[in-house]
Amino acid sequence: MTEVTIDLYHGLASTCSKKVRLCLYEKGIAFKSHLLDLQKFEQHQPDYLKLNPNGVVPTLVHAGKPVIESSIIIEYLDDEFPDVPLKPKDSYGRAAMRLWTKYSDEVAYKAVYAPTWHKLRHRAAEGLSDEARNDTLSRVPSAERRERWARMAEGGYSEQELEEAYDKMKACLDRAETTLAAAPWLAGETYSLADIAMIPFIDRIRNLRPDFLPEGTYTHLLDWYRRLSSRPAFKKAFEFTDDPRAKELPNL
Ligand SMILES: N[C@@H](CCC(=O)N[C@@H](CS)C(=O)NCC(=O)O)C(=O)O
Repeated sequence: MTEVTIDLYHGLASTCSKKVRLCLYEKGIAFKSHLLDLQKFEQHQPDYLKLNPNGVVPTLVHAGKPVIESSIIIEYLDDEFPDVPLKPKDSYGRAAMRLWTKYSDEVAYKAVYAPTWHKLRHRAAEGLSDEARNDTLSRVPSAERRERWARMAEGGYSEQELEEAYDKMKACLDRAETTLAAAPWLAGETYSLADIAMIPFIDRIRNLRPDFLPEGTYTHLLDWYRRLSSRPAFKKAFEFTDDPRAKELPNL
């Protein structure tokens, strides 16, 4: 492990945080962990908003400078710590990789967030008075997220909204299966940031809806999942225990 110059602000169950933890462990980069309790709104505290004005995790701080957005963070790490390279060597491979990191942000994230938040909704604003809840919500920096949190505190998503999310999950599984039928890894012949960006979402779909991935279906995708989840870095990143707070927080 390298000397610690990195701080990671992250969530235990957060898919975007798992992306970054997996990249750090694959590269053997030591970091100081700061786990935030998202359902207790710690990501909206004024000091954290100075690092990440969007009020979300993860945030990486390297040599005193914050880097935000999980897909940008993993590319930053690969640029700064190139000893274990995780980008394809050729331009076409890197283009394929970036299509997947973009897809993870724009499509896969949106497919899983409603059922994920719905599952954890009982913890949102738990134990807060109405006044404290309204005060907390007023600190959420974007109107879209404020409305999401208000809905969690009021009972979560409808059946129809969850069904729409499940359709999006199936579309993610189909797309990954098609790609993996043609090559061993998402961006081609080598394990890359494309796989790191997508595995938290495939893992989350598997966790929320195991019935979508029964044995005998999605054979290429499930083979990829098995290869990836047997890597030591996967276990460290997904069953994260390198922070005393990990014991107190829910993981999915
Ligand atoms: N595009 C951002 C999304 C970050 C994001 O939405 N993080 C979630 C956890 S996966 C979060 O912080 N949620 C808490 C909130 O919205 O208050 C990234 O990839 O870093």
